[in-house]
Amino acid sequence: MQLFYSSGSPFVRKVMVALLMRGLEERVDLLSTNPHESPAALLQQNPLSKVPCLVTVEGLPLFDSRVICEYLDGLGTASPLFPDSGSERTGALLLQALGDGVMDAAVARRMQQPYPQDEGRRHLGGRNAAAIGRALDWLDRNPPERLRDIGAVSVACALGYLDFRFADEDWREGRPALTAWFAEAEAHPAMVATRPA
Ligand SMILES: N[C@@H](CCC(=O)N[C@@H](CS)C(=O)NCC(=O)O)C(=O)O
Repeated sequence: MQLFYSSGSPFVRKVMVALLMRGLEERVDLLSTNPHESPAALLQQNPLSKVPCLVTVEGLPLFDSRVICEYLDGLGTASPLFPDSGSERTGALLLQALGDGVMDAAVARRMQQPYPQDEGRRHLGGRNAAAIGRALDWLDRNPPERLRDIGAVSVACALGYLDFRFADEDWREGRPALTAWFAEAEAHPAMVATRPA
């Protein structure tokens, strides 16, 4: 398999953590890619020009991180990251949506930072920052249990991205339960191996 990859992307990190947790990392060749330059090789596989994009051994392109991670669950024999059914599955998917939503808002903030902060950009930046704050408050009231399913993986990658790109904004302040959960989650070998530098 081939993975269109960018080292700073939290969505790519999510896929890398899934690969490691499921013991599949040896099966993937990483193709370093800048999606913002819309390279032809990526566009051939993903018209959205986004990473991560996985190309299976059969040549099937898969995106986005949700589709890729669920596909990976069908390979190998390690415990799946997506629970089969019922409230466990719904809970994991909900947490994934929240983690992915934090990443979307944080990546959007980061993308806008180099540009002049006119009224429109300040407004959008403020909305994204507020959404992130509310999501983290929700997570502090309902922290994941362990790094054991796709929801927890997504939340951990989202928090890791905030530490990486917004280190001067202390998201831990006033959120002790989420802080304690993340301290344990980021010590997981798959999180340590994928920590952005
Ligand atoms: N929903 C997507 C989001 C992927 C995404 O936003 N990737 C960013 C990098 S962090 C990207 O490729 N951006 C390129 C662009 O927007 O042109 C997923 O879960 O994979």
